[in-house]
Amino acid sequence: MYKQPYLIEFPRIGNTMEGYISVAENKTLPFGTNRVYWTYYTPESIRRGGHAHHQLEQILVAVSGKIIVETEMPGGVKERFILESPNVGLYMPIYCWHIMQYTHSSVQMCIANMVYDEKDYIRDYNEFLRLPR
Ligand code: T46
Repeated sequence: MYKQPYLIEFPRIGNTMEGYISVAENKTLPFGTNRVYWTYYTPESIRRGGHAHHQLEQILVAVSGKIIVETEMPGGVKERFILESPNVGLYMPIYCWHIMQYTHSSVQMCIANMVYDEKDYIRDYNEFLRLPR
């Protein structure tokens, strides 16, 4: 019933001599894009996230550094993803509870299907646990 999180590999154009370019375009993404935001300078001791979304789908990319993402879907399936390649993103579907931990130098870029809306957040874990399985 629910889509599951999965890793997406973006094209890597270039070579070791000149460096690389990776590209995300709506035609190759699982959703249409309406927002890009990025997170940086998060101390390693901090765990961000701790919420799920009703309508938001997004792709997280560690464009620099390393990000550990723990996910949980309604029904209890938990996964742990390590993002440390700038050409690899984590697709997160709706109702995906997620917690992120960063190396200090890491920069997380998020490509999202909708604009920011606080009403879309489920920030109460008990409310998340009550979702249909
Ligand atoms: C998510 C993870 C991966 C805005 O005003 N506009 C925005 O577009 C965003 C993303 C945040 N904010 C404000 C809302 C809060 O006052 O920035 C503050 C921090 O947001 P939050 O505590 O939700 O940050 P994270 O890092 O826990 O979560 C963010 C996204 O909010 C969330 O949708 O899935 O990154």
